[in-house]
Amino acid sequence: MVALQTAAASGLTRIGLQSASAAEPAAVDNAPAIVIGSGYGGAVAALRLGQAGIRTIVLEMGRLWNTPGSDGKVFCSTAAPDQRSMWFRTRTEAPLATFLWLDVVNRDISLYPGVLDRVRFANMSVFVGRGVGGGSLVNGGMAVTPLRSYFAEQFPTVDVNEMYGTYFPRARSVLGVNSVDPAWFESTEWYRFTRVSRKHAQNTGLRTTFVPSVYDFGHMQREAAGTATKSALGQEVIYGNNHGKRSLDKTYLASALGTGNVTIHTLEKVRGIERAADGTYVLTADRIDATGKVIETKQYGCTYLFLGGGSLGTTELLVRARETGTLPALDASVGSGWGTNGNVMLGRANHLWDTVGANQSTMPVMAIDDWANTANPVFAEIAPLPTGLEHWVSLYLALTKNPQRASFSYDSGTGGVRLGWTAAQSAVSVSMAKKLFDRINSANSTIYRYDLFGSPSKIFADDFTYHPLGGCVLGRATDNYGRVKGYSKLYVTDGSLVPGSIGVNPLVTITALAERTMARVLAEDTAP
Ligand code: FAE
Repeated sequence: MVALQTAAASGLTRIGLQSASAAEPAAVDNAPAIVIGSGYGGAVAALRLGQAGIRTIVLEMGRLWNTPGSDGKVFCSTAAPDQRSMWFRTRTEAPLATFLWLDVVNRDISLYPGVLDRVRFANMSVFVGRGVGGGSLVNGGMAVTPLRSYFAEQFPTVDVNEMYGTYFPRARSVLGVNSVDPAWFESTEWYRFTRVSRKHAQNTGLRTTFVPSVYDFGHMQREAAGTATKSALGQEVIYGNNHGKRSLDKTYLASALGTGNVTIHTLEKVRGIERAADGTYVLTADRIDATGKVIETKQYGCTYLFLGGGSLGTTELLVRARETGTLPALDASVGSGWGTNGNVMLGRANHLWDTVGANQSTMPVMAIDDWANTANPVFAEIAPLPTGLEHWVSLYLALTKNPQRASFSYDSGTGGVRLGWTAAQSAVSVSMAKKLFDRINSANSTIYRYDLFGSPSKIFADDFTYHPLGGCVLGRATDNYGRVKGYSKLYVTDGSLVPGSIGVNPLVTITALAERTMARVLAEDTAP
């Protein structure tokens, strides 16, 4: 793998330094291949195209996160968020709204292309990462391979043996997936919160399982020993990690740039896709400055177009293209099959003797696995709440097998999309999470926390998701390999292929599916 320094030497530092000004006419910048977005799906496409010797431009609406701010750090922590935290907001919008009902979590900030976005629809808001690396910059790093039987249920047309024999291992290897040392886990103060939740699960007769991660546990142990700068142990996660996290800019994207065939343009948001008479694709992209002002509108042309804007980004682009007539032959299923991966967040209040510890690692390493319970399948991560103080809270992100799906529709007034997700659909996830955690509370004589999610005494945070999935589902909006129906040389490689649920955290699945798509496309579609 190419080290980041090497990648920087081969192009990373040039990112975003295009010289055109608003006064200049829009010129068409051509490349054989263009990738929209630099999250997991986009990064896999970029690396494999670059390795195949195909000159590729990646267009990313967020910034490159490699320049320290005045505090000497690239990213800010959850404890002291500043403008770097959120995508053009005047106040942070963290998932936990309050603590002891007090508005102490969020802070006023100034407008800036920060790293975490919360995209709000009528009944659901969606957290996504913005920047070179997409969601890998802000996520919890849990790198879980889905249960084979559930993967087969969700992707009945995909060769499961090939996925588990080739593409999942390939994805895990390039992502740098590793696991916490069990002996260290049992002894360190930083995972006391996890051990307490494990005990309560065991008291209920429930199974727990370790979950692997893309966070470097060697680095984390050095953080604990005081020989490395604290990141996971320094309250860094949803606004970025300054150390330890193997985000995509250090893995897939560094290697992509190392091929010498890939260039990444930052702060450029694609808003239109059309097809020229010769079959090539023409993109319109707005380049913004640090205040969000559009300083240039650019045009790009390419033969092969890969969509890696994530479930929201890719689906919005395709729904708009179909409804405004620039790609009218797109399938009617584009925009549908969207789900939240059944996400619900909740907290439990522990007894005074069950201290969870003032020191908590931000990287979860364990989950309560009750997916095999066919009456109520739930996989619940044991999540940290690192405040630096003892608070007796056990926090969880429950992934429930909620079968509800929603569709996006085009809003001609704004040019954006609406999401048809309803509160009743979220209630299905809540009911499943509640069934599991009522059992845990009953077995341990504990209660829920009522003070964490705002609006008087909300127990279950069912109004946001970290796992937007679907919108351009594999085998429906695309063929069995992500080729978009109705158009040749147009591909989806991101989370919009996953039909609304995968039962575990999705980054490994998205990466492995993208690897599968790229192997097939490069073998069959790009031959001269
Ligand atoms: P994604 O990573 O979202 O990348 C899309 C990229 O495209 C972004 O960089 C966008 O800025 C960019 N983009 C979008 N539209 C445009 C456009 N029009 N023009 C130019 N650029 C555009 O997509 N998953 C796990 O497996 N484990 C975890 O522990 C975990 N924790 C999470 C914690 C948080 C706070 C969040 C927000 C997510 C978490 N996830 C986790 C979810 C995971 O990060 C997510 O499923 C993947 O990042 C999705 O990958 P995609 O390639 O689909």
